Amino acid sequence: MAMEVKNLVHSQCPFCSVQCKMQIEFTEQQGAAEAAIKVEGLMNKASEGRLCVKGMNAYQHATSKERLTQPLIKRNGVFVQASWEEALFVIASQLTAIQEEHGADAVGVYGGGSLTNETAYLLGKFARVALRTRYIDYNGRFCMSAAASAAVKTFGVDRGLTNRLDEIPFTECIILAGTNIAECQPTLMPYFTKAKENGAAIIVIDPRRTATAELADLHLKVKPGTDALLASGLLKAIVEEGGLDEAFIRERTKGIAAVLQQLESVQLGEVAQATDISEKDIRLAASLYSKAKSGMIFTARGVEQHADGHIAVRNFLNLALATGKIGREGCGYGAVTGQGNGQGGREHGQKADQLPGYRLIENEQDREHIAKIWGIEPEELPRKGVSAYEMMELICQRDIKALFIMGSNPIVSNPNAGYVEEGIRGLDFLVVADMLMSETAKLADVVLPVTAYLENEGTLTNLEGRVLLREKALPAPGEARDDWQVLCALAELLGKGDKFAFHSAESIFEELRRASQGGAADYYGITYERLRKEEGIYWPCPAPEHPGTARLFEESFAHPDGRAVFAELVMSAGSEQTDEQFPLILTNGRLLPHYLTGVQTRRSHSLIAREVAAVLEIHPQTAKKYRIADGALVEVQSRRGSFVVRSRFSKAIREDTVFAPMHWGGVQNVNLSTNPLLDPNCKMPDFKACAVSIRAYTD
Ligand SMILES: Nc1nc2c(c(=O)[nH]1)N[C@H]1C(S)=C(S)[C@@H](COP(=O)(O)OP(=O)(O)OC[C@H]3O[C@@H](n4cnc5c(=O)[nH]c(N)nc54)[C@H](O)[C@@H]3O)O[C@H]1N2
Ligand SMILES: Nc1nc2c(c(=O)[nH]1)N[C@H]1C(S)=C(S)[C@@H](COP(=O)(O)OP(=O)(O)OC[C@H]3O[C@@H](n4cnc5c(=O)[nH]c(N)nc54)[C@H](O)[C@@H]3O)O[C@H]1N2
Ligand code: SF4
Ligand SMILES: [Mo]
Repeated sequence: MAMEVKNLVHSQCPFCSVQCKMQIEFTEQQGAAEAAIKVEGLMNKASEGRLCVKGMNAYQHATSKERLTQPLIKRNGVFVQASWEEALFVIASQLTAIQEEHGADAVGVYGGGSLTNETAYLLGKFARVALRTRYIDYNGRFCMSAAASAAVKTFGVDRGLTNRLDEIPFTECIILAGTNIAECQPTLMPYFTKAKENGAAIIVIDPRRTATAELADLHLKVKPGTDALLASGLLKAIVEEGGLDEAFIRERTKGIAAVLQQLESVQLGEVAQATDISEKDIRLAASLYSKAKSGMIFTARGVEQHADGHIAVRNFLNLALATGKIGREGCGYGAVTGQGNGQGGREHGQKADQLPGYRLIENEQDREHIAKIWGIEPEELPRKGVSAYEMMELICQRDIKALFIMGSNPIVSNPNAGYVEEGIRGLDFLVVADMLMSETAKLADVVLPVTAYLENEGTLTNLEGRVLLREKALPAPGEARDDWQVLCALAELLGKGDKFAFHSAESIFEELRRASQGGAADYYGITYERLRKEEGIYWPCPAPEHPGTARLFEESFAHPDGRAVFAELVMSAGSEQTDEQFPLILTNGRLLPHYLTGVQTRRSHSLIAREVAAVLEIHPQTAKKYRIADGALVEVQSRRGSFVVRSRFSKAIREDTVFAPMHWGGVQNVNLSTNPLLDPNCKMPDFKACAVSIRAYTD
């Protein structure tokens, strides 16, 4: 019998925020070219042992032959392999030269929500301490910034889910606004199907009848970009039917008086017209939610990725406050976080205005606390920088001359991508640390190969706010290094080695614990040892003997006076208006088998086989009007640029709207068209609604 060697490893899916646990069995058969691989879900509190198709196939990109295994330096336009020593030396000397000539702020740092807590923390420290630049931001700006800023204003703190997932099946009413759980967090669907079986009323707000909307008792097929107004209309209807929880409002909130006054000028007829949801349905949704004894509201990018995303979320939070549906069993809010570490990645200092533990870089006490831990003077800490897209603008204006990217593919994922690519091409120096050759990495001067999820250790905080430890399962391929090792080695060359003397991810976590101590996202009580024993711990966890906080706001909200704050109704200008030249609304989002810009999932043969290229979902009536056949190439043009994809007829989408996925670059990139108009509150771009024209593509 042929010799068989089995290697069984435990890991965690690298993709979405559920962070499903898995086991992977590699069986090497003597004489076989490749190991046979078997993947199974592992029992844990969030996914309960389930995996979706992405998780099942996540080993494919990680074990692909396309992995970067050696540093690359571009010489005369061509990448040549280099040693780490040489690559790091080139980076350190180029960055130093640029900073000496143009100042510390001439270098920018751009991170991502896939990075572990340890790397995200260290990247923030690297920018502020080793490079001394104010310019650092990350891809989560395009993801969680609207929900995060809204929760901070309303509740005083931002943690994706205020409640445990296992409360969902027992709540009586669920509002899913702009969230397509069935395709984006598939392993969570059973929580919602169970709720339905238990009799919950489910309301889905989405311009498309998605697989998630199939679950709905009431599907509000909203006109894109009008959610803020719709939520105000729902509040008006709740007030009119006497659905306010007066006692809760009195004891636990402030600011309702101004809202009630403003509501007087909100006419449901007008709301119905603007949102394209009938007054009857608005009243029905309002009544289902307000009359239910318990209820939960979830929002995701459909509501948030707009120039009024912050206000839209706050208006939904108003509903929870007005009806007292928060802070008790089955009552709460969830901003359905996106990336694997989309939660932890937004807590520990990758954001332009932020220091670890949700501390603020413009707050003097916060500066003092962190400076002490980092062994520097508070004055040495730079001040706040600008948001991700604004960094791109500074790059285009050549104020930022060099960029260090870790964990993002910005020329595909930024709005107005044509402009962004032009800027990035014009940089004096670009470094990309990635495990695969992304579209952005191709433009780099130096590419650094890093380890993938199977090969490194670290913590990630899932959408529940539960900190999880992902252990190392496989050795690094070739010369790939862990992200944190790259940062430490570079800091050393930049003369700051003493501040980056870490020998393991755990040693970084030990510093992170102290840095976050007393902050809103307090990890002080969490250790690797505890995580190994307890499977996962919800923050805030301020002390080693503290059990962690599964449900937030039971007694009080996180503002100093303990009260939640109603948002005043701001009548926003809305998204870009359609006109004769650009008569349709373009929205965009995800398909089940692909992940973000597709760098990873397009390299998985099983996943790419499910969706080989981008598409334009279009209603057959609309297609007929523009003489577009099913499956034909279509050029979608906006005021900024155009992309070309095949049409896919779907009666599930509104007739005035077309939808494209975001998983492809090049000519298929939807972001060549999207609008970089930023929400003034959080700098989220107006991704989800812009005006376009379409035509059959002929040449
Ligand atoms: N398969 C898959 N799963 C993923 C990801 C992935 O790339 N692929 N990415 C992960 C990440 S980082 C994120 S952020 C999440 C995103 O998760 P979601 O936000 O759920 O995903 P999207 O598809 O971007 O948008 C959700 C829905 O919003 C709808 N929508 C569009 N415009 C509007 C609008 O104006 N109003 C309303 N109410 N709805 C609108 C879309 O039709 C879509 O069905 O998913 C995570 N999970
Ligand atoms: N039109 C439109 N645009 C959007 C969105 C939308 O809905 N519509 N959504 C936005 C959202 S929500 C998001 S989150 C962004 C995401 O956009 P991006 O930041 O571009 O996300 P990814 O495609 O995940 O790119 C991550 C890159 O990092 C690499 N990577 C993965 N893990 C690691 C790691 O541990 N270390 C390092 N060094 N590299 C790693 C991957 O190989 C990949 O090349 O896109 C935004 N852009
Ligand atoms: S993509 Fe999300 S739901 Fe699917 S297996 Fe991975 S973590 Fe779980
Ligand atoms: Mo995201």
